[in-house]
Amino acid sequence: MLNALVVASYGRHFLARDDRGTIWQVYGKGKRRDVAVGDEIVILPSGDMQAWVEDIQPRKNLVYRSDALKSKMFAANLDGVLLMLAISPPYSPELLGRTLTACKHAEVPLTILFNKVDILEGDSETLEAVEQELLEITLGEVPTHYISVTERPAETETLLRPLLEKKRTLILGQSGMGKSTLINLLIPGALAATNEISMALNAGKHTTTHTQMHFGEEGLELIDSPGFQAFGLHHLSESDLLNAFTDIRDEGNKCRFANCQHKREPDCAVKNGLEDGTLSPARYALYQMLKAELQEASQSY
Ligand SMILES: Nc1nc2c(ncn2[C@@H]2O[C@H](COP(=O)(O)OP(=O)(O)OP(=O)(O)O)[C@@H](O)[C@H]2O)c(=O)[nH]1
Ligand SMILES: [Mg+2]
Ligand SMILES: [Zn+2]
Repeated sequence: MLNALVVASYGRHFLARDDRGTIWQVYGKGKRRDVAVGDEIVILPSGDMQAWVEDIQPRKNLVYRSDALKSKMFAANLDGVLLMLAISPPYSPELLGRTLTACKHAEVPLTILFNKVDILEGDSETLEAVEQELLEITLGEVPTHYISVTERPAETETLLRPLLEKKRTLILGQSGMGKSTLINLLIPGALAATNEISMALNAGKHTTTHTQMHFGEEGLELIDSPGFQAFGLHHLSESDLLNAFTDIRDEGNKCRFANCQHKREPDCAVKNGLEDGTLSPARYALYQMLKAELQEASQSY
């Protein structure tokens, strides 16, 4: 038996690195198949660099998404999540809201990187609209940086290195936002290392269709993930959801009815808060959408 760290997930199998740096191709049975990148596991070698998952150690945290049919674990035991956005391809405010909610629920600090600002050079109107929208969704509680990985790499590196050193960070975002480009900037050779691993296992050419941890200098650990198009939150209960929206929760405590749905009830503090501008309409819309989803899901069981 060996202790190992899960460094890549291909869905059905995983790569795990033992204490001596040896990479094993790992498989799990039953519950032991629910392994995430960042998990500390115990493995039982079965020969030819292959091993079975014997045990998964308790997690500090886990970021995952889930819809009615299945859940997808992004990564575990994280120090932070970086969400990458851009104007092209266009970011989805809804996916931002969902990521924000998932990170809050998992108690993992989120940072937003709005990438490709070079595209918006000379278009301050659009940039201001983006800044405004991000502020409205995050309430200004999420550190947000405006960067250009390809056009201002040195600046990007100077900004991010101190924020990311000695930390394990999951990089999330829709496809094409620049996640892998950022990883290659901060960890030169990350791709080469990936190719090496793939070739050693005869798994063919590397693409960002799997989740993979990359190791850089100064304890930098960056987890690349495939771009997502959906972010289901079926694993949250209604009270989990409310705890991720403390602005609405706190205002809602002042409603006349304890079970106020904040829709058409009289003396609804949430509705009043929306009218006088203390609450954000974007967050209210997101909250109601997520709540309706959870109610629908619980009815179909
Ligand atoms: N203009 C501009 N293009 C960029 C910038 N950063 C990345 N790109 C380009 O955006 C494209 C997508 O970058 P990737 O790093 O592959 O995106 P990704 O988020 O890893 O995408 P998936 O792996 O599909 O999830 C590439 O052509 C990059 O060169 C930037 O700062 N400005
Ligand atoms: Mg990628
Ligand atoms: Zn109300």
